[in-house]
Amino acid sequence: MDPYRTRRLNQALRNSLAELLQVAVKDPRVGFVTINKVELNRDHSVARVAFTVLGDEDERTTSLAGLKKARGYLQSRLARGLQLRQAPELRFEYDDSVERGIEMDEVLDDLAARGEFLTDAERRRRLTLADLVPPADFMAGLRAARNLWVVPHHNPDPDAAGAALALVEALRASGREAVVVGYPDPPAGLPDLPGYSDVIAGEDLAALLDEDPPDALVLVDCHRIDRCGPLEDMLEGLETRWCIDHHLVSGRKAPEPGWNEPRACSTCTLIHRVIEDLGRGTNEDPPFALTLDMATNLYAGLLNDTGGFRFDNTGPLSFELAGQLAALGVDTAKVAALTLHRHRREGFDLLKKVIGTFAYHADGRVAVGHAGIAMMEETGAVPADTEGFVNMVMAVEGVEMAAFLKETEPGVWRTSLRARLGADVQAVAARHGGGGHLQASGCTLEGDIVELSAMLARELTAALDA
Ligand SMILES: [Mn+2]
Repeated sequence: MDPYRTRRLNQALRNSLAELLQVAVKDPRVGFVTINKVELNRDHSVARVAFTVLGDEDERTTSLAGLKKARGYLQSRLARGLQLRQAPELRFEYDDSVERGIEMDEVLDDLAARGEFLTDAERRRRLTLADLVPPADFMAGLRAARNLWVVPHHNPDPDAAGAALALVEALRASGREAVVVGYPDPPAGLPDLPGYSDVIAGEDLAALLDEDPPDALVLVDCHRIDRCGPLEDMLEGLETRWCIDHHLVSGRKAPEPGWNEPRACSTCTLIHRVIEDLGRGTNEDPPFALTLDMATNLYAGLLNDTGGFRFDNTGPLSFELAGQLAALGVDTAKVAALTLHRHRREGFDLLKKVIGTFAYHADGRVAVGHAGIAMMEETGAVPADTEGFVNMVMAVEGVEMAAFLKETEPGVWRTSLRARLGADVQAVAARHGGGGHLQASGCTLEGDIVELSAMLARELTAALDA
């Protein structure tokens, strides 16, 4: 059947029906009926008539009864009026699309009020400390333990170490035994944090495990023991494990139970919430207040994980916590001087060499540099010493994108890519099987450093105007 004819007929039927109901049907029950739509089926034998009526459920029922009663009359009048060989059979249906529309608006309003349509950035702007509530099972797990080991990830940074130190002090204040587990040769700055002299590492740890094994482990700033490097084997035998972390869960292995909250800019932010909760006390546990040492350790993590409040994970929440900690008397300048952008002497000697490798491309808009194994051997530096090198070159005027390659095994280069706000290096990383964020991504490349550097220079230059 010609679809245009069907559409015209639908329209004609609707108009005629509306008119007939107004002038020809005497039944008072159909007085307030409105015909919204008529839809003929394929062979025009049936017409579905969608109507609404002013009034309530009862009104609907009586109107429908009136329409059904008038059906025969209406069909014959329509056939005559529209000169149809055979009138379609009219099937009246109450049209609730308007009501459903109103309901849908209410649902949408409700979702909007709950922040469902906000961008991630808008949501982060609204987040406050009070929104971060430690899970009840995690808190119950902590309270059930009497002797805890708190374990930062291998190659601990100030967030991992600060979180462990602050949590252990709080657990002790709540009447528990607690120990910070550490690693030999901590990075510069960490030993200056309050309480660091109590950290137990190396052989002392093995001895402690024999003498006085813990009844629970708490991993901080990581969510699986495979992030604990040389400690993994030792920790594997301890069955009660919790984690508190702000990293996205990746890989196939499940995280330990606990609290993983990627909206937090640092693990120390989450530890602050846990300490406040523990500090309220219970029938069995004494209340206590956040001390200056706890606050100092928490501030160290917050400051470093936000890159000194410069990274894009920095939001009102970061400053809310910073404000509270500073108000407790934290010496913020001292913490920054001790922990932020620190280098070991070996790392600085490596930096002197690395800076010489940086070359500019695309009129200085792209910079590419590297640290090879030979350079690290000459200076005594390790790959972890290169932390932050790529950010230094991003601070050079005119540089919009940078790549920094560090050799982890002969011919294998762990590559960090950076871009200014608004640009995108993620696509370049993804092309080589890597990933990350738009402005900070990474991938692993294999080959000759001269060729790899030239390739990255080309790809980043192409991405500049993409
Ligand atoms: Mn962290």
